Amino acid sequence: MQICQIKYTNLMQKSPLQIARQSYQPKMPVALQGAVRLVEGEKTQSVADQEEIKKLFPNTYGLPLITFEPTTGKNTCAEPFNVGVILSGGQAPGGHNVICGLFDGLKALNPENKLYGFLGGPSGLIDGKYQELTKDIIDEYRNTGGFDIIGSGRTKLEETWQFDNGIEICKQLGIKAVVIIGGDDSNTNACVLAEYYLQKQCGIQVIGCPKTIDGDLKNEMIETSFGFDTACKTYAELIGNIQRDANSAKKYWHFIRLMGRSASHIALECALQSQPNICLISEEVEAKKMTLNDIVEDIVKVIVARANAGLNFGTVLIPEGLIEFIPAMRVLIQELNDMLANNEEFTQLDGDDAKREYVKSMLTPASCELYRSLPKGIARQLTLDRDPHGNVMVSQIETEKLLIEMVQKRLAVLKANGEYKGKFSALNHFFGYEGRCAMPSNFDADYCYSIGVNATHLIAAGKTGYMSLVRNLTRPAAEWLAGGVPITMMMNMERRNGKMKPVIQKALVELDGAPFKYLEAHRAEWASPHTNYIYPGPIQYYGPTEVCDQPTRTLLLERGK
Ligand code: FBP
Repeated sequence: MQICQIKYTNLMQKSPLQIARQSYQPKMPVALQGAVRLVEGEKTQSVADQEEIKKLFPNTYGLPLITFEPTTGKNTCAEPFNVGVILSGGQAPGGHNVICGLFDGLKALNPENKLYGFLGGPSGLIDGKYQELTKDIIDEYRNTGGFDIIGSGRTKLEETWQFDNGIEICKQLGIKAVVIIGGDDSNTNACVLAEYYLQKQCGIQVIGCPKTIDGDLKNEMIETSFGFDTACKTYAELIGNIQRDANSAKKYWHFIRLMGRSASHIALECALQSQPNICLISEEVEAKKMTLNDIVEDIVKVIVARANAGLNFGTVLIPEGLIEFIPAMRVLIQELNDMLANNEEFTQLDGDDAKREYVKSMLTPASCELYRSLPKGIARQLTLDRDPHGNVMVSQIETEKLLIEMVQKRLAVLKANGEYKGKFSALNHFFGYEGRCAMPSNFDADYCYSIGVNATHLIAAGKTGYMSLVRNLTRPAAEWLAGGVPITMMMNMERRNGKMKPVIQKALVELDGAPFKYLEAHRAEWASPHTNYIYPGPIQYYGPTEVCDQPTRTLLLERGK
């Protein structure tokens, strides 16, 4: 196996804020500020499908929870060791700080320890593309957004040959542990890899870190994934700016789709921060078995009521995964997923019309009817390639435009009937990529750095199949708790690419949870013809703690704050 080190060149020019942030020292839990003592807790079990998960993960199932407690002295490792790190999936603010924390943690254990970055995501491990991350490189990336230090990718680690390549490359580089920084799918990969390496007794540990702006990698132990805080604050700032513009010009309805894939956590958090006129929540749409027409009807009611009060403007937040939560659409998408999985015949068809005809011939009558009723553009977007994990790429489906079109049609009918006298002029927006690489908020900078340092303690303790765990996050950073949670604890069986697979259970918005309840209790007031907008303003890095260090409203409400 030919491995290849790619040399880093620094061509970056920096803004004054970037220069100032380079010397920001992330705040850390007391437990990680000095030497730690490992305390083993309860044995764990998976969230669901215990028997199947146990069978598939005989070596990593049921491991105990781990807590690191502060102790006296110094943690050192007499024998130096090397670690490889992978950034996996979509960018999320703070990824660089996880790597910086890993680097500093490793050097504190033994200055001879080395950190290698695998380039371009999991494929870097398989293809042997890496770079040693030295102090000069690390210092360039402290407290910065982005994943450009080593790049990211969505290659799924699932084949034995990939795992075996990984072993060979790690052996060549003397790597004792691989750290995978990723979302639910990437941490599922981490768990599969950890299990395989234990079965093979190759001595390579695998540790996961909870990343994703989507906020759906959370559970009993993981309070939030990193990046959610910064991304939401960035979008909320933009929404606030738009609301102020809307309230000044008083002539546009803004339909704003927000990233987040399936779960509506981002839309909900942005609504809590900015108080829009309407915020759709996919999980509620599903629970109430709403159709597209029901959703349109709800939006139209608000538009008409505001128009009656002379207000022909407003904001609508739309979670990007909405379409998948409309029950009939979900059936259609599931049929499309199964049909598209490894379908050479479909990929080889020439032109949109041929593809459309083929799709229609493969669907059940009800789904075919729905597919035909959609605007052609949206129908085509539904058949675009899935990501390597079998997910529909919802970021490419323009639901906001679909809704505008449907609302426009409905208002035209009402106008013709004399039931609507307003003026509807709508603008569409999609906020996603704008927030994924933002400079991490203090919360994310501190959280991520702690996750990285904490991972080095898990590695030094010989642990594998664990996710680096930092919690108690609504308290000041010094009071955060550190430790590890077995990844198998978060798993269940789900249908992917037409087959049942073990995967980390996604956390969707809970309709009986405090964040949604808050929205539910206030949305009529926010929709009403009064101005209830909040303009959150940009993320602040320097200043009073209540301005600079606050976690998300979601986290505060979930913790009863
Ligand atoms: P992860 O789940 O990998 O963190 O990615 C999150 C996300 O930003 C989603 O919100 C979005 O749907 C998707 O990535 C977009 O993917 P891509 O970067 O491939 O366009």
